[in-house]
Amino acid sequence: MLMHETMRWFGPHDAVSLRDIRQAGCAGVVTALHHISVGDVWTVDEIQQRKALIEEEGMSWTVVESLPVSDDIKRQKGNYLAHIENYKISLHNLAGCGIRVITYNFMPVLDWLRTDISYTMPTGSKALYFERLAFVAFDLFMLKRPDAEKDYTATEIEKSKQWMSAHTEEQKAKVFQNALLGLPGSSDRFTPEEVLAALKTYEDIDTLKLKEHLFRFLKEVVPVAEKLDLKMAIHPDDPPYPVLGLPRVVSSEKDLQEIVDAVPSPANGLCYCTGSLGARPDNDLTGIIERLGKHIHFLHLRNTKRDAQGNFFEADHLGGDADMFEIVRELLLLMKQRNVSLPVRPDHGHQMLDDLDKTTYPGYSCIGRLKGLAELRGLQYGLSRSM
Ligand code: DNO
Repeated sequence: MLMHETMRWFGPHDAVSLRDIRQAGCAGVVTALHHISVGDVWTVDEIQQRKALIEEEGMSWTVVESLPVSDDIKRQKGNYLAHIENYKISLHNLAGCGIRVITYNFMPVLDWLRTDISYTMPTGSKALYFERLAFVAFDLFMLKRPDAEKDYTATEIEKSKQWMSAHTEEQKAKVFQNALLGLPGSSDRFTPEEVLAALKTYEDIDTLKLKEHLFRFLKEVVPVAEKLDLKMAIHPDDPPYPVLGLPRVVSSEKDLQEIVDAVPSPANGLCYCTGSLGARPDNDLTGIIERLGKHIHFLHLRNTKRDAQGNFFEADHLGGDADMFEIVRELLLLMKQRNVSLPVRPDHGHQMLDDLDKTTYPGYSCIGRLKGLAELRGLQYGLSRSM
């Protein structure tokens, strides 16, 4: 049994078209209704329109990524009760349209974070990069988050000062812009004032509290999802540790275990993202498949290369620190055991060849992802033939 190959599509405005995705050999598409405000209901009509576009190109809408969880729900403030009810209605509508896998995350305020979205690789292609000191400098001296220095060591603070004096205004402006990029699927950037105001709303929320809020959310929505025969798949934090003073609760194997234990149900599952989990050396990527495999409903395969200073860049799909050979082998065994074909997408590709002249969402170039997918496909094919 092979994986069900998909690519992410950001909708009709995406410079990567459905036809491109079809030509990459995908049978399925991963998308979301990014134009609907977070917290509002996804209506059957809207879902059907998107589904029809995908089906016209000969593919299916396999996974929703993401049905976003509002910050009100994450903070349990404001309109959170209405948002939870809306979430349930959206689940109901999605199930009615035949969509089965729903991805979401529980990262406060920001989704993924990078300091450089066009880091030049030795080949000339461009990758996403997280440079620790640039990030510390951003936090302390550009965003000027109150009390930020408490989160860093004296050495880090000193080195980030040196980083500031060693870089030009233009380089600093680039880091500043990249760190404040909006959520995937939107081209809006946050302003520093907006970020500081949003961070302030989490002032009284620590790790324990955020976890409680996640479990409360799961207790509400998982039974609904289970009845509808849906599979919820929580996406891990990226990077997998607290940032900008915000707690993060989906970062380690222990977190994942607690999440599945909080509301035991086949509907309460995981999105196994090797790139996010792999940015932390203490996450045992193959061990997670062995121990939590039955809860995995969706696969994001990509690779990162870390160094001892806490920097990492997005490596080739078969390069980097994650042993993709072992991971794909474990996943093939898992699918055989469970008798399912799990949806997979190559995550974050490099910008290369014609990608370099196109504006696409950071990490979501066409050719770079196609390369990643083709490499994963070859690995899968070879492994499955030899197993
Ligand atoms: C980044 C993605 C994440 C992911 C969300 C899921 O490229 O993997 O943005 O879609 O966190 O909710």
